[in-house]
Amino acid sequence: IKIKSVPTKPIEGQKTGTSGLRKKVKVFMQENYLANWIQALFNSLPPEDFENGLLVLGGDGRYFNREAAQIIIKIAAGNGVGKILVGKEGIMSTPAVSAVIRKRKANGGFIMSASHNPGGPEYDWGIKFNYSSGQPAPESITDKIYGNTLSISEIKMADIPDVDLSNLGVTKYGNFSVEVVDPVSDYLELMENVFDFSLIRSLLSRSDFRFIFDAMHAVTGAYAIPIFVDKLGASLDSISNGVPLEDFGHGHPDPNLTYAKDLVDIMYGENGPDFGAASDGDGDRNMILGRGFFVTPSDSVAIIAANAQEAIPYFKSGPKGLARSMPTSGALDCVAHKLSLPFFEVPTGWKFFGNLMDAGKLSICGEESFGTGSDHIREKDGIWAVLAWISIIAYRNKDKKPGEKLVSVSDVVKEHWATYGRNFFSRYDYEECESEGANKMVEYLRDLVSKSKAGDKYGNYALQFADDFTYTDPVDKSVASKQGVRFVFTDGSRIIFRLSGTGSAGATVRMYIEQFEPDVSKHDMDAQTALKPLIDLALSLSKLKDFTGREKPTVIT
Ligand code: VG1
Ligand code: CO
Repeated sequence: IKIKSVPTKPIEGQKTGTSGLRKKVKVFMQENYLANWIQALFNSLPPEDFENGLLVLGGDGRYFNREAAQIIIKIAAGNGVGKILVGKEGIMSTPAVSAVIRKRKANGGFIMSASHNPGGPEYDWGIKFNYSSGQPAPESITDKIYGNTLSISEIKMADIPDVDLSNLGVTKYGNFSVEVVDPVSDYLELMENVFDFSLIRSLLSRSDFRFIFDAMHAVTGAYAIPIFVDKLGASLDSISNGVPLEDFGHGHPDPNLTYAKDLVDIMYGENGPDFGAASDGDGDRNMILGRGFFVTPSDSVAIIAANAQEAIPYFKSGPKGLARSMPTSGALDCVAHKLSLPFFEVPTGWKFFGNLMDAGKLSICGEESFGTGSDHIREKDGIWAVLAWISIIAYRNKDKKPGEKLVSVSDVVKEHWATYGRNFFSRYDYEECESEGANKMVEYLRDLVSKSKAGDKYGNYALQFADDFTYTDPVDKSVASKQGVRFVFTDGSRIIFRLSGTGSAGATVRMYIEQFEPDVSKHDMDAQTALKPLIDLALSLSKLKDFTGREKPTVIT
């Protein structure tokens, strides 16, 4: 094939955040913006990691993905990649890309998604790169890519026509080829190996159990019917918003109590279903609900870990180890302790779990931000989390006769609290604040940390320690610093602040609040009520209102 050399100039601001590069679509549509980043990536990888190699390309179906796919394919070919496997119409969820990279032994893959951020001409676009074990590229790579975006002068593009992504099959262009694949089949095969599908089917096909899954018009729309309906016996009307749309039907494809309001209303309404779940733009997040009951993601991962061995065949010898991101509540720590499992606390973002999994130290992990997953792949996995929960409920009810009262989602959670205690948890997000004020607040907090010492009194709380979280990877010894300011008190309560690394405008402040409650008689309290004193303390110690000018958070989870 003929390769064109396209002259270009560096473009500012192409540094990746918590999970890939995210900007407004309009920014990505500027001439050479995406092309520069993709070329900088090839300039950063060792040639043996892609020359004549295999890469995977997926995406969540959002606006601009079609154009972007063509740009990525042509630059990959221009840099000597041998073959690209791409999901039909450019669709493949983040977890499915990770699964396909692993199964097909690819060198890596791209995901065209800004995840839970809204899509459409006025909204966001994004790109993530995953490496050969299917995990998000580590900071050592993303830092190199950023460095190369600052000095780029040439893009190598194959002179080939646009590839038709609407039909399955292989198209050859000299030494380069593109294979359009079904985005579901490899992923479905993996799920069938991880879970006991007949156990799940026994629950989903019961007439006394009602299930609902909200795909939020995002990528899991492509997976929900083949998996839940065709394979597992759920009824067709149990899938809502099941068609992926370029603008997610004007929605914000973030499965939480604010943005998945339709589902929440159904679950809290009169005679609601027994089980509800939703997933985000690219299919890696999940929200789990019972009838009139919300499972916090921090509890969710702990409960999955505690029940995995009996309910999920993949874990039949027990999980190897557990891990959570730093702001995620300590509910998982309690399970690790009780089961005597190795336990790890890593910075926010899935890329920090991969090394531990590759080293065989970690099986189940999660983040408070609606991310849950395991070492079956190297990404968090929304549909996996839903199947894990249904497996747990199905296992508990497998001997129940029709008409007998079933063990519910809230029964499982309350039983867990009774055994382990309850970690009350809440996160306040202040989205799109002025960057200046937000940065000043973080500086102020760091200063406060440097002056603080054990025993300092904050109202009724005594400080155990305060720091700005630093993580040293136990496998490759790489260090990630400044990962969030935390105040940890002697009773285990925690107040944490960090700035989001996934927004596309301004700064988003995240405030995380946690308090442990061993007393069962207090477990039914509303989290906002239970946490009120600590929330007030967090707001006053950070001077958040003064620095950001915000009276109220945009989102509470
Ligand atoms: C957020 C979450 C983090 C998650 C990341 C990517 O990052 O807090 O836990 O891993 O999004 O999720 P931040 O930096 O905005 O807090 V996804 O589903 O957007 O790829
Ligand atoms: Co996502």
